[in-house]
This record gives sequence, structure tokens and C-alpha cells, in this order.
Amino acid sequence: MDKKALTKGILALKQERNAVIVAHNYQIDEVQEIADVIGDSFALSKYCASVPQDVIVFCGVHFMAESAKILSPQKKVLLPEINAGCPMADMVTAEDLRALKRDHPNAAVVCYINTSAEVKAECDICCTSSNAVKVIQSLAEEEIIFVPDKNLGNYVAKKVPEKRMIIWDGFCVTHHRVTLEEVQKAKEAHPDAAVLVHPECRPEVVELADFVGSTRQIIDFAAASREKKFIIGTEMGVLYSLKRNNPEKTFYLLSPGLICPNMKKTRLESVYTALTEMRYAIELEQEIMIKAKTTLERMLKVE
Ligand code: CIZ
Ligand code: SF4
Repeated sequence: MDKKALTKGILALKQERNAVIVAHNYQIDEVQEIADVIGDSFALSKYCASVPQDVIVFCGVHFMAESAKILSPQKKVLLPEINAGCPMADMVTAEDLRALKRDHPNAAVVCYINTSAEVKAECDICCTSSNAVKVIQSLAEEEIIFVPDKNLGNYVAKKVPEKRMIIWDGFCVTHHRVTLEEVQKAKEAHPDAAVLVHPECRPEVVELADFVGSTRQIIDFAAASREKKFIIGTEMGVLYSLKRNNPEKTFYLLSPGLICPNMKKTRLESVYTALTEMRYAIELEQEIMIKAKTTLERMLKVE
């Protein structure tokens, strides 16, 4: 089937199945085009919980579809590509975390949203890259376990020096690949462009940025800014919204390495098949789901 036929088929199936399609900011353009809404993982999960449809097609990676399921346990949440995972989320297991908690019994346990439902179930509170500083500031405990992203963890630690942070050694293979030399070169090539980067990048990269934020914050910042040119230090999928929302502005990707292979697994064909075969449905253990929901909901109270 060509793109036109696939799009038509997807729209028809969406009606038939009473489904909503959501796409993460890192998805390929064609998938973002057919989605009902585009956004970051948490905004999409909240959106899924608020709509009347009872089938959710989550175009993203595994932990994101899990979060949607946790917030909408009664709905069918489909992840079109079952092997679309997040290597960073896989860097910490519930068992690893239980061992760390035994070593630090007084610490509050904070997980980045990029974690499995099992890991979330072991934590006190979740955070995103938009609210990590606020979440950690909201905690009474002085000692904080933070999993799994060391770059986000170190970025937050600098902003909350009053806390003692025990940071897991995980990282995003895509953002961590960006080097200091690449930022220096990009700034030399485009001296009049503002540098916007994600906190999953290395500290030396973050250090040279004009603005540090989540995908949503980068998209909002570029729209509100008086600047006309931007160097973008996050996954290339955000260029879709950036260009569409700001046709008069110019965006340069900081590094050609800023591409997440897992996010690119979902194609129009995957969405079509997901709706035809109702696959792959996310199923979670009841107990895990209840505990992980508490972890996510505690974050909502901080926002
Ligand atoms: O929470 C998300 O969607 C991720 C992983 C990144 C971001 O900055 O939006
Ligand atoms: Fe995971 Fe990084 Fe891909 Fe995001 S960009 S899904 S953190 S590997």
C-alpha cells in the first residue's frame, strides 16, 4: 500500500475501532502527521486518560505505552512495534533498585519517566525532564536515589545542592552521543543561532547551551523566542513540530547522531497493522500497575 492508501486505511480503522492515535515528538514525520496528538510521554498519557475512545495506539517506545496503560487501566493500549524499547529505561531493573534501596534506607526514590512499570512500582515519585528539579525540591528527604539517567540526574543535582543525590549510571544512547566538539563546531557554523538542548545530553554539552529543556519546553521556547535561528540538541523528530509551528525560523540539528533507532521503528504500516490486528496490547500485573500509578500521581501533585 502507498502512503495515501495507508493513511486512508488508518483513518477508517480508527473510526471502526473507536481508537485514538498518539505520537511522541521523536516519531517519524509520517506518523506524527496521522496522529490525533503529538507530545511528550507524560502529556500523551494524560491525554489518553482524558479522551472517550477506549483504544489507544501509542506511537512511541515501550515505557510510554506502559505509562498510558497505568493511567488508563480500563483501556486497550497498543504499541505498534513491540520491539520499540528504550535502552536507557532498560539500564535499571526493579531488582537493581531494590538492592540500592537496601543500601540507602532513608533516601527518597525518584525515577525518570523513562523506566519500566516494575521500576516505577519501586519508587516514591516519578519525574519528567520538564519537572525533575521541582519534583526533587518538593521532597522532604535530604538523600535522593535517582534512576536511571546520570545526565539528567547530574543536571538536577547542580540545581538542588541542598540534596544528596545517589545517581544511577544510566544514559540515553542517542543524547549521550553528542560531543562537546560537535556543539563547538555547530556554534562556529551558526554563530547567530541559539543552542537548545535536552538535559539527557552530557554535562559539557548542556554547559554550552542557551536553553536546556524537555522536548515540549524546547518546542515552546523556540516558538516564544525572538531569535530566528536555533541549533537543536535533541532527537531529530522534534524538527517536525519546530518547522511546522515556526515556518519563518531556521533549525539546525546539533548532531547527525541525534536519531533514536527505537523511535524510528514505528511506520505507517505498523500503525495500520496495529489497528487491524489490535496488537500489541500492553498488559501489566495489577499490583505493579497500582503501585506505579501512585508514583505517577504523586508527580501530578507537584506540577
Ligand atoms: O518524556 C518524554 O517524552 C521524553 C522521553 C523526553 C522529553 O523531553 O519529552
Ligand atoms: Fe530512550 Fe533516548 Fe530513545 Fe528517548 S531518545 S527513547 S531516552 S533511547
